[in-house]
Amino acid sequence: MSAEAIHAVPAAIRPLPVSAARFGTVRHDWTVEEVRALFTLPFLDLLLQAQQVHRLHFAPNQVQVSTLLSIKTGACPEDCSYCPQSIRYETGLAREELMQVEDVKRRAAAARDAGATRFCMGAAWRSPKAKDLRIVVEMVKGVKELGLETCATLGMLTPAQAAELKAAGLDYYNHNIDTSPEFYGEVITTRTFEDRLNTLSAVRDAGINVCCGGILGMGEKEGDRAAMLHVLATLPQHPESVPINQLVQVAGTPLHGEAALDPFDFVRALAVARITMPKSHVRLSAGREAMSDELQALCFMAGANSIFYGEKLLTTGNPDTARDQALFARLGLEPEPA
Ligand code: SAM
Ligand code: DTB
Ligand code: SF4
Repeated sequence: MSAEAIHAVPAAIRPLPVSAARFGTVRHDWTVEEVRALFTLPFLDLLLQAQQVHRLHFAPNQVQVSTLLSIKTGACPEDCSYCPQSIRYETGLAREELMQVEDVKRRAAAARDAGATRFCMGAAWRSPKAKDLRIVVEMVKGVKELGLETCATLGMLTPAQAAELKAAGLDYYNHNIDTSPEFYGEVITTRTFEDRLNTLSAVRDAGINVCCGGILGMGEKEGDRAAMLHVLATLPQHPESVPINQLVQVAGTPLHGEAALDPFDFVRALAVARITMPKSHVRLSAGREAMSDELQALCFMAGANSIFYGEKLLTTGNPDTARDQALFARLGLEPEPA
């Protein structure tokens, strides 16, 4: 960071044990106390710090735009208690087979024409079977040929599977840690936190960009949110993309009826993600449909610079494209070029 940039940070907004020389730099030695301390800052101090860190590394008014498609919906054997796709919960979701490659390509072309630069394919699997992965490989190749960045989220991967996806041209793999190591067992029992970290290492080692974040509003405490971000910010390499989801409550899932998160706490978490992982794209992910434009503007101010774009996430709603285009216009935001 330039000396000029350091001086741009007034002492009043540096109440942390972080020296000015390290402000906004990429660090992997965050202590959990430092991350917790960020959460306790006055809201406006936190937001201003986050915005200043953001401006050191990113064009301030650009937002990366991804579109999601569920390529295989429902009947998932896992027990993630937030998820409408688990076979264990009665959520009224029809079970679907893996989509055809041509249909996926058509949907990707439509997403590109609507303005997305990245196309993320999600499957409700614990992990992909060999015969299914061969089909996903064809999807990745097809989507890439359309000029889009590719992303997939297919559950746990072995190093060999990650290498296969890399060879197909996969740019990003999404696999979330979801919450803190301590709270994790309250949410999911069929795979461990360690399993998640192993998949993340396999993806990283294969040379695929990592997309990894979590969900807020599941009944976790502020300390859990700090612990989750601490895990991400102390990985050997920060995830290139950090999706922060607000729980979308779906009737029939165990987390339906959970007390809603204070929206300012959601914004705080985005700001802490921005400060602790200064060069990562922080994605304002699930939950936007229920947010006002004003709340989303605060999220961007906190350093969020990526969204899911298009009417649907995987199985639940997302703002329609007209609303997002109007929001971008109102705020003077523009899509980030791929
Ligand atoms: N089945 C794969 C897996 O879990 O690894 C990939 C798809 S899964 C739906 C991807 C992520 O979506 C989850 O890890 C979780 O973070 C997020 N997610 C799922 N249901 C959600 C909900 N109701 N609200 C917010 N985020 C959710
Ligand atoms: C992520 O972190 N959020 C996306 C994506 N990665 C795969 C999924 C959100 C799912 C929300 C619930 C649904 O639509 O089924
Ligand atoms: Fe299955 Fe993924 Fe949903 Fe968990 S989050 S139930 S693994 S689809």
